[in-house]
Amino acid sequence: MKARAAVAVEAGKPLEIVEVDLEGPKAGEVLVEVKATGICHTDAFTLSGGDPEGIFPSVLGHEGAGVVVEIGPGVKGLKPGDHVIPLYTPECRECEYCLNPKTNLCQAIRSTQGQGLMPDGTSRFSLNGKKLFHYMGCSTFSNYTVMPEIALAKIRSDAPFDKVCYIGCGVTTGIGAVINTAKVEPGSNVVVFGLGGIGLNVVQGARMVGANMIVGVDLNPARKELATRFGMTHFVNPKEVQGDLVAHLVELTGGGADYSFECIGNVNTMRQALECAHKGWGESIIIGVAGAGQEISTRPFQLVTGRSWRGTAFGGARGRTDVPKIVDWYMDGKINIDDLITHTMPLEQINHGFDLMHEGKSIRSVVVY
Ligand code: NAD
Ligand code: AHE
Ligand code: ZN
Repeated sequence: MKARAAVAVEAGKPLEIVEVDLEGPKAGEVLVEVKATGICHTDAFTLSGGDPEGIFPSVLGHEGAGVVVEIGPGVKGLKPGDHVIPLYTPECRECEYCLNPKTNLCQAIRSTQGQGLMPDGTSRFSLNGKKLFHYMGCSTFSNYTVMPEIALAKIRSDAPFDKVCYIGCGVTTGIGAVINTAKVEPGSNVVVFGLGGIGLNVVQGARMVGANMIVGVDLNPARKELATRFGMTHFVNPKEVQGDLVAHLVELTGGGADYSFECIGNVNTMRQALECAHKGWGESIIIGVAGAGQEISTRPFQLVTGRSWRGTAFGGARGRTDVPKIVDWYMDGKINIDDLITHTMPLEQINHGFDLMHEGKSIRSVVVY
């Protein structure tokens, strides 16, 4: 069949909107009509060429929502008409990782997913007879995509696609990092580096669990007003701090953060986030994705004296189990998604969505098909 997709032809080039060919679902696979997709910073990172796993030409996008159109042989848990959210972290419920309560990183299809391929080692997308690669197992920058059943969360049918698509990455990553990964306790002091599409959800999650102080750190002063509405109690613009930022944050929090979150993808701010954590017990969670070849560093003494450095993917969430619940939270008014979706656009304007992100003018842009 034909699909309309934004193709990443090569690193550093704008996406090209073209008609592509899409093969139907094979065993264990599902054809999904994508109704909406968010644009996450990770898409921009891959398009920039900074991701060592980035493959071109490919169909990017991993923050979608849509409807099942057709199922392949052996698919048991989904049927045409079901509403779904694609999962870049699947949940097979059988692998060693799924059976270990300490992780959400299902490995059932990780190796082929990282190669831009379906689990059988082939691609469903092509353009003029030449293979196009999948991306993060999702490829939501196409109005139709094929996904393994284990990488689709079935959601309620009354949830609006143009809002809940954001649960496919940003919302779950931010809120999940607080609840699942850090397990922030009520009364904690929290510092959030980066108040974009992820960081604002960390702020929202920290408020939900009853954090005391929620300090937001961002170079963009325009982030202050929105973050305050989401629960931030103190805003710090590093450009306005006299002297050392870490010392300032330690003083502001009365000794350091109980939990800090890095939501930028910058190895310097990752170090600052670790070092502003409280001596003896502070935990710093890396969410941001750093560029190819970059490494983090700190004095080992920072860890010897009781700080912990951790990381999280997809907020520690098990998608098929947790995503439908987060959709319920949204539908019940427990979390705010609407105010974070600052722009919606047709697929033809997707490159404008990337521009808005780079210019710091959007939180989330959503493409509606
Ligand atoms: P975004 O562009 O919406 O937000 C980034 C924010 O950081 C912006 O507000 C920007 O002004 C701020 N910023 C940039 N440099 C800064 C600096 N030096 N000091 C302070 N603030 C600075 O991006 P996003 O969509 O929120 O994604 C954030 C990061 O999280 C990216 O690296 C993305 O790839 C990553 N991510 C990781 C996961 C995961 O599962 N681990 C999931 C989604 C996104
Ligand atoms: N491929 C990159 C790393 C990219 C990365 O860390 N991806 C996150 C999701 S970001 C969503 O916006 C993730 O889930 N990682 C776990 C995994 O298994 O991919 C690199 O550096 O190679
Ligand atoms: Zn993402």
